[in-house]
Amino acid sequence: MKTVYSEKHKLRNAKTELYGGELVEPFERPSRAESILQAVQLADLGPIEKPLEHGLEPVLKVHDADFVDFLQSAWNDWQAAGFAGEAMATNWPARRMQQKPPCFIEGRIGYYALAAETSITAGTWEAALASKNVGLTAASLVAGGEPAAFALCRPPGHHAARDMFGGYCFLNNAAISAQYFRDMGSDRVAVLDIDFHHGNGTQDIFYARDDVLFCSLHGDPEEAFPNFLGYADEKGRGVGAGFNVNYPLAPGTLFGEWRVALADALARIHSFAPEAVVVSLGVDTFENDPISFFKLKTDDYFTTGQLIAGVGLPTLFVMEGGYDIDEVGVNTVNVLAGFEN
Ligand code: SP5
Ligand code: ZN
Repeated sequence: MKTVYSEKHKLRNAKTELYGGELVEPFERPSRAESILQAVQLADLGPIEKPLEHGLEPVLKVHDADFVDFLQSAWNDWQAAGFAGEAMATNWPARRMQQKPPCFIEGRIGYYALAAETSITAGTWEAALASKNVGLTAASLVAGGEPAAFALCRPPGHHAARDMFGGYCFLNNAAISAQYFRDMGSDRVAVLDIDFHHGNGTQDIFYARDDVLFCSLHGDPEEAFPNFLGYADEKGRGVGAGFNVNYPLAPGTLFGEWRVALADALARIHSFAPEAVVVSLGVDTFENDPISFFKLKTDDYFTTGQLIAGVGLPTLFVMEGGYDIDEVGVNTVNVLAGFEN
């Protein structure tokens, strides 16, 4: 299959992540994409293409305009305020407070942030734009008849909600691409999220809709980020009731248990009969991932790809997380190679 990749991901190069009360080098760093690109080349997966510009219109179908405006100017506003460090939220519209964005950047960033670990820096917006173009360009290949494509997106997207960034995500590449399939004529689209973390942003965007089925396997939010969404009782709202399926799984989950949940999700996707599947592909389920607690092994990713191929639907793979820099490439490409096997 073809891979779509943009060098502009390198513009997302934050120096700080708030982790365990310290400012550390971000887990979500440029070398992740380099490792994945290298593995794609080494495995001879197929041609690597640059993204085409798709503009903001497909973004504004799933994100609020005021949120997009915020992201666009956040770094300039932060600098104009005279702050010395990277832009990060320190206060939020918490319980019983007013849910409205104030004028000053320090409050605005708190309004639009769902987590404090993700700093906004010079180049973040440009990289996020390139990342959604990667997703959309790969989606257009699949919409045009290719059986599958790989969007090597960075920064990732599945935590980004209609009007919130965080969890290393700014624009929801998978949701933007799923909506694009709808607009290109697919009546139904499924999103299968196999990143270790719950895809709270994608769930948020499609929660009240019956045309996009969302299934997510992830670390139980009782124990894992994003902590406040991803429970099994979240099944959709209104006409969307029954079209959101969460599989929260316990610390130490092995492939043997994980694949039972995957099989259930794939069976639901099969009965939904979508015209396209978007896979939010995170490999932070790996046993050596530094911030996660599942125990998948390198070979398990190949099997995962084979199982996903079993539903026999046009499939767009969208890169999400995976933080073991040495293995992130091999694990990712194993899913893609397994799919083609
Ligand atoms: C796209 C994606 O994978 N985003 C993940 C964002 C997670 N950020 C918060 C990390 C907090 C990790 N806590 C780990 C405790 C380890 N013992
Ligand atoms: Zn993740």
